[in-house]
Amino acid sequence: MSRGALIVVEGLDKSGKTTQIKNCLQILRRDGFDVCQLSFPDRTTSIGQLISSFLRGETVLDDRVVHLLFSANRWEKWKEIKERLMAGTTILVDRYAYSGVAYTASKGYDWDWCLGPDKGLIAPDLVIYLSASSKVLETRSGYGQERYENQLFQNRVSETFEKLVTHKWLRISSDRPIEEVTHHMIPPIRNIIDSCQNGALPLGTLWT
Ligand code: NYM
Repeated sequence: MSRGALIVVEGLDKSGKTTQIKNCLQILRRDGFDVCQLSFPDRTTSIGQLISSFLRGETVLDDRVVHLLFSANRWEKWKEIKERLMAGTTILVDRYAYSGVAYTASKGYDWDWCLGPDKGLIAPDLVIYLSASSKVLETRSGYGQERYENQLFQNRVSETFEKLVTHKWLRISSDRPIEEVTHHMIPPIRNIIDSCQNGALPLGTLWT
């Protein structure tokens, strides 16, 4: 069945995910593709506002509660994601369940417990991992304004992400000019959209 593709962009804080998604959307739309963007956390919902307040350091919450809130924030978008994909729209997602696992497991919580809440979410057709050294990232504008944005923790998150990366992920270094990164992202995105349009890829679920 023809459908849109679910494409996730992951990476450390300030690795350029948001900028890259914006650039890719612009190029893909110019070329006639039906594409849209989602971001997690989605700070517009009431769960997302609670998460946002926690990230800004205004609310104190148990780490496990925060983990479950991040997951709930994805589940509240599950139906919308499915409907849009089935309607033929490709979705570029700024962070997904991989960030959930990477950030909470980096605090020392049990791996399987971290995976649990997102089990059954729609699996992405492609994950693009923007890699960058935490040294470079901390020089980027806005770094340090929210929880987790410090080199020590980011190094741990980076190690945890490495445990999640599979051969299916596309790793692109973001330690280079913005346009060059976009240039590397577009061809694989077009390919996966083609495969989904041709009905070659059935929808999968996490974590299978
Ligand atoms: N984050 C994001 C998590 O800890 N768990 C999650 O499930 C997700 C989606 O939120 N430091 C963290 C990673 C970031 C922070 O993300 C906010 P962003 O992309 O800066 O808005």
